[in-house]
Amino acid sequence: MSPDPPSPGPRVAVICGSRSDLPALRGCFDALDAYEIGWEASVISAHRQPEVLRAYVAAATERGVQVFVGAAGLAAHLPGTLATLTALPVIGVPLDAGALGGADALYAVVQMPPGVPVATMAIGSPGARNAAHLSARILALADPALAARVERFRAHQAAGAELAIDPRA
Ligand code: RP5
Repeated sequence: MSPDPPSPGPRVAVICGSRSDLPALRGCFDALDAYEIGWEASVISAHRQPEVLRAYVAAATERGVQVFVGAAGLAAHLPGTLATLTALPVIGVPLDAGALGGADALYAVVQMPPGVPVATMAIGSPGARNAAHLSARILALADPALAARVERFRAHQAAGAELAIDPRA
């Protein structure tokens, strides 16, 4: 049996807690574009707009979203809340938004109780990029064309190795 064809709409939903989070997410959007993965982005605060978040997750799932990325700073409960609202994979990106440099958000995102998993990325922009790469790997499980693009990216990365350099040159 061949896998289901990919849905035509966005397959990744990226949600952040505030407009102030958007600059850190640019690399995530760029990487999703490079993989030719359809995505949509929203600003919804888990703390300030919990009912909006609940309705959004239900509607996005109905439209065919397959992976949620939640990014937030401070007491970053957005990714964890997403994981309570859906059985789809949730990737969390802790952001540096205050005095603790993102360690506050990292602890909030990574320390989920058993049974409510959030795949937690690094703090800030590097984590945001990896959220896109992990989304690609998840979706590639049922999408051979995307799997080929993931392998192409890996090969491209590997080609950047510099062997036997003269560090003084
Ligand atoms: C978090 O609080 C957001 O994700 C953001 O990182 C941080 C600050 O939000 P704003 O006060 O800038 O809206 O919920």
